[in-house]
Amino acid sequence: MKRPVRSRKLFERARQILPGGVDSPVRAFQAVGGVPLFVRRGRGASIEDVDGNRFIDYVMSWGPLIHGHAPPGLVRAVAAAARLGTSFGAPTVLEHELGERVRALMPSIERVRFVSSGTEAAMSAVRVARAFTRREKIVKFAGCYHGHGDAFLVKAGSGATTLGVPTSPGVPAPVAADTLLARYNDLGSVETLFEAHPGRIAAVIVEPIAGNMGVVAPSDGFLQGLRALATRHGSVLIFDEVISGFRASAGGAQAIFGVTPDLTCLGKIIGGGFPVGAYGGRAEIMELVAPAGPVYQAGTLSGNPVAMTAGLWALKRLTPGLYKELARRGSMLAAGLAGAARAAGVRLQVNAFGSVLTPFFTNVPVRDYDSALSANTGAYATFFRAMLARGIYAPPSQFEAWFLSAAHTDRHVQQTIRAAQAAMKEVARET
Ligand code: KE4
Repeated sequence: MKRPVRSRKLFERARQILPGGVDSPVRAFQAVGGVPLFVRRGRGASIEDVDGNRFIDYVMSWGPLIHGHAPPGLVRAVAAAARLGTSFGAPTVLEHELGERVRALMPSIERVRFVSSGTEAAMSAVRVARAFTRREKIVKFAGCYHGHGDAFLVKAGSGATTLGVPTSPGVPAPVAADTLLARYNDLGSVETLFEAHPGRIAAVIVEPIAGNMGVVAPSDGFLQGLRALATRHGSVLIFDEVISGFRASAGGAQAIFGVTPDLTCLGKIIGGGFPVGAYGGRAEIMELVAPAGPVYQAGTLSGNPVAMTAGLWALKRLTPGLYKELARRGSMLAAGLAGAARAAGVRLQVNAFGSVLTPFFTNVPVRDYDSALSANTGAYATFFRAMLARGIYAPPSQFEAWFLSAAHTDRHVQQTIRAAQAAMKEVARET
């Protein structure tokens, strides 16, 4: 790997105008050390940085790129759309075409509203759930992340945990007080909250397959239990499927586990790499959203025709064969990482679900936020740097998911495993 000379210069300049030199905290490499690499281009499963280094990419823009970087067909489709106009602020046929495709894949979504990010989707879903139930409190799970809306920055995962600020300054105390915290995979912790706040919980919001404390799958009966509790107490069950939607399966986690949420939040893959989020669900709830109803939510670039084109392109290619291959390679990589750690005598738990996975540097099975936090972040940082030096670009945080795409081949995975075998020896030496 060539020294990141140009990235270093660009980073110094970026820090003069962008807080921390980035537009999203996890990109700054603070948890893993070194200079964040400035990317020049991406193609298929790979990215190239401004110093000419090439990497197999497992960040994949944090999940949207299930078909890989810049698939030629997608680039052609968005170029053609842009030539017709990049934004109108007026209805286009593309929006309800994509909405109908979302409903076909996730029948619980009887009505959907497009926005420009997963954060907007989650914020809006909670607002309409509060309006529908006329209640104010929400339940979230420690370690889950639902974007940076005030209500969610309480024991939040992803970058908030990575930077050691899971509860952010600047969130007004009354707002934080309305966010009740439960433990992932612990139904009792949710029942306790319902008993303590009878008739006051508007919604339970959960990542049905958690990705933001690292990957943590729901234990048997967990999601079904949440469904029963929400129904019993008249609360809205919100599945935040920004990661798992169209990723875990074409119908998301709700299709896999057979649990029907009242509302679903979507993002990432739905935009094919362009800024798209969405929230939707039961018509009687969603019909409260303006202008059909009184709950206000709006957006200049919501339903943008270029982004809708990219989303349609991406969702039209979610075939059963795609998921089979993604799952096969995901488990190949998971097994390879585990094998590399075992051979080097490094304590590792690999949580994998289809094409997402997280290697946790701990010997404790990771089932929730506390067990995720037992991971040795220093060991992860050593591993990250050793992999980078060998041409593998992993998420620069222990508390994130690795993403595979249709562009990742067996050769890519085998190359990654070979790099991991060497990297784990460095971890063993250094920790
Ligand atoms: P965005 O606002 O970043 O589009 O979506 C927020 C969001 C909501 N819900 C879930 C389950 C999410 O994972 C996210 C965003 N995910 C992070 C990665 N873990 C985005 C990466 C970043 O923050 O830079």
